[in-house]
Amino acid sequence: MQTDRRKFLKSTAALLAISGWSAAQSERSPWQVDDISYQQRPLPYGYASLEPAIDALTMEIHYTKHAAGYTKNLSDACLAEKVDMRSTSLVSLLAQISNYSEKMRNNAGGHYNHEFFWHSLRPVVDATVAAPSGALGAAIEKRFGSFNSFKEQFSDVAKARFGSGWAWLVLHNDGSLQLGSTPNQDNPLMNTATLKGTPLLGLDVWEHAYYLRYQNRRADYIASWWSLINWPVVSMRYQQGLR
Ligand code: MN3
Repeated sequence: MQTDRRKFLKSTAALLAISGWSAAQSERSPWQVDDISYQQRPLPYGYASLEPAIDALTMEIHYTKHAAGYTKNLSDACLAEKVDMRSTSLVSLLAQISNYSEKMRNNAGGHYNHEFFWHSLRPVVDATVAAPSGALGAAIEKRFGSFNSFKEQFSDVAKARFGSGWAWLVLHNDGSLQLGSTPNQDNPLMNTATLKGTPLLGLDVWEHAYYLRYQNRRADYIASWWSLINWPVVSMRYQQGLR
C-alpha cells in the first residue's frame, strides 16, 4: 500500500505540474493543497489565467471582494462567538455549525467554499487533463454511466439550483458518490445540510461568479467551467476521502 501511495503522490505531483501549477506549488506536498484554514490563501494562478471561461475582472472582484469579505466576517464572528481559531479546525466548526449564529454559518461556509473552489480550478493548458483518470475516473463511470453523463447530471443540478448556491459532487463513507446542491453558502460538511458528505468538487452558481461575462446565461457559464477543473486535485480529495 505504501508503494501505491508513493506512486500516487508522484503521479499527482507530475499531473499538478503539467496542469499549470507553479514550480513552488508543485514542490509542495499535494496533500497540503486542501489544507483550508481561517486565512485566505493566495490564488494559485493570476486573475486572467482562467480566461476566457472566467474573465479577469470577475476573478478579481470575486476573490478580493466577495471571498475576502467572507474571510473577514468569519474572523469577526469567531471573535464575537468565542471560537478559538487555533484549536478549532474549520471542518469541525462546520460540523457543529448549528450551535452558532446565521452570520457564522454564512461566512464560515462562504470562506470554506471559495478556498475549496479556487483550488479546484487551473488554467487550461492541456486537453489530456480535461477528464478524471484513475480510481476517480472509474468510480464516476461506474456511478453515472460515463463521464459525459456525469457532466450532464452535474450541470443539471447546477442549473436547477434556484437563486444562489452551490452544486456538489460528494463522497460518502461507504465509498459512494452523490450529486446535489446547497443554498446560499451552505456546504456538505455542515451538520445542518440536506446534502452531506465529503466534498470532491463544487461549483459556485451565485450570480457574482459569472454575471459580468454571462449575465443571465448560467448554463453557458457552467458549460465553460468544465474546461477549468483541476482533476488531479479532485482525485486527491477522492483518495483522501477513501482512507
Ligand atoms: Mn462566490
